[in-house]
Amino acid sequence: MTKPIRIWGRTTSSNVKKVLWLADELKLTYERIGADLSFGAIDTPEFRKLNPNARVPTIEDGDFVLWESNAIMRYLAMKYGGEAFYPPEPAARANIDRWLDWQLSTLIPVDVPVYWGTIRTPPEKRDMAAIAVGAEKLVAVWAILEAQLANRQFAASDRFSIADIALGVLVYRFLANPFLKRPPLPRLTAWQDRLRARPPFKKWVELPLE
Ligand SMILES: N[C@@H](CCC(=O)N[C@@H](CS)C(=O)NCC(=O)O)C(=O)O
Repeated sequence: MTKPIRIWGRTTSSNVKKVLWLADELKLTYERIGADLSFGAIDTPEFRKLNPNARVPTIEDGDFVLWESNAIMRYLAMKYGGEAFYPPEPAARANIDRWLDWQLSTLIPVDVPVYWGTIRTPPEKRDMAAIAVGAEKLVAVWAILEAQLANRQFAASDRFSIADIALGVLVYRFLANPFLKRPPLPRLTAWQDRLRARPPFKKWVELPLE
């Protein structure tokens, strides 16, 4: 019998949520390790043999070990029947890859300081002036997707894809963050509602921010 895929990572991590969401979309059998681990707890010599960055998510699929959440999503979609979420046609695939790269290179650098500065910093230590500046930058980046959604239902096209997973975990923590000033973003909100209709979004993403 083949061993179930092993997914390392705490469920509070946005990057781990991506992999769990996709694994459920693909109806995979998996074992998750890291339920009780807090931030930094995986930084052990044993875990660093799997992932020298000591970061989650990391997966083991038989003897194959993989880290980087977006690379993991591509792999799982390619290997386990996820063509609908990551189509093989070059232009469709590149379009999805573009948004996956954008998530890591453009969105994450402005999302992390704001999220950590608010939700993961105790009230007496919050620097509200820095958060206001960060929030403006974050709104400007989300406004790019807001504009793109004028002519499509999902992030990359009219079809749900792994780009929606990568961006969906972050739009939730942006729109649900009570400390941020946001202009009305009707298309982002409507897109999030479409994601909300998917059970893994409810299970892994639509939870109290922590
Ligand atoms: N670019 C990496 C980032 C991985 C990352 O920074 N993971 C964070 C959680 S979101 C982490 O492992 N932090 C240390 C910890 O949780 O112990 C990815 O997309 O997988």
